[in-house]
Amino acid sequence: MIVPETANKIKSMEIRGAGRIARAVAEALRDHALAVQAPAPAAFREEMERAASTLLATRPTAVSLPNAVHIVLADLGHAKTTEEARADVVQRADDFIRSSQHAVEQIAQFGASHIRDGDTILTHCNSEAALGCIIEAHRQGKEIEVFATEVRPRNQGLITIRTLNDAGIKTNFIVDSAVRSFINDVDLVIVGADAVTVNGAVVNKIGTAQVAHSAREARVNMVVAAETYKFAPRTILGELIRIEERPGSEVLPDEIARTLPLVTVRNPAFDVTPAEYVDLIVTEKGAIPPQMAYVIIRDYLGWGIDEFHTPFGPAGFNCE
Ligand code: RUB
Repeated sequence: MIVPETANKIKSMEIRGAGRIARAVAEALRDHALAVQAPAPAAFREEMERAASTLLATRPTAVSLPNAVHIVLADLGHAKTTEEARADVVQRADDFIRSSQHAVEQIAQFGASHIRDGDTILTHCNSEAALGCIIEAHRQGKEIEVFATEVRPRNQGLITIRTLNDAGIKTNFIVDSAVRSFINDVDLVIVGADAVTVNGAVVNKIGTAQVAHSAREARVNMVVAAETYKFAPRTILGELIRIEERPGSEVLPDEIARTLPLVTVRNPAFDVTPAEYVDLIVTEKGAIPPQMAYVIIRDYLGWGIDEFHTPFGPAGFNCE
């Protein structure tokens, strides 16, 4: 897939979900590297950085996107020839895609062990990492039932209920505002993440913070399924995660909005759940309390203060 095509698909949400976005970006950079005609490594690097900027400008919140760009282009400056640089990008992209798929499978194994036979689980939005845990628990023979939210305004809940139905899992589909009414019927909440900050806050689909609040009030455990490349190294420097605000027309059709000149539609796509509301973050390296987010950033994203000055953020990512 070529870069502008992938960028458009991410922008229009044809490709969506933080993990899938990251893999699509790695794939686009790999294919671009294979196609670029540049005699000198400096020109090749410039071309790749231009492609990276196009991809980075698509959606601002999922930190898996800049992390994937950085992982794939980490060694761009060191190659002596264009062919060396090209081979490095291709290798890194393929490694990233493979390790990302492996991470999701590993999280499913770890996450499923937190689901007990007979549990009812609530999930919000559509997260392959969160669904992986639920489907694996079912595959292991545990009798489970799911509550899945609708996820206004883009209705990602429809994708979730189709996946659960196809997996043979009994599911209740509810509107987002019904979470508190059903939370006492739920044993465990499992959601995904678009970003995890150094202080363990979880950025995920709008409504996640309300789900977490209801879960805390009802003493229901809140588990987040997140690959290590969803952790945000630059939050160590105090950088905040930008919350994407999408067009109001996703919430209220333009023809109605036009008749209401004093009404402004606000449509933030994500919200922030503080660490105190999260019981566990399940990563492919194991399950951690959110307060240990710093350790993941240090050990698996390999941050170093000097490396924060590269164009794509911290260098030295460890992509196994
Ligand atoms: C998707 C969303 C998902 C996370 C994690 O938002 O918030 O919960 O991205 O998903 P959108 P995954 O639909 O706006 O992209 O586990 O699949 O990476």
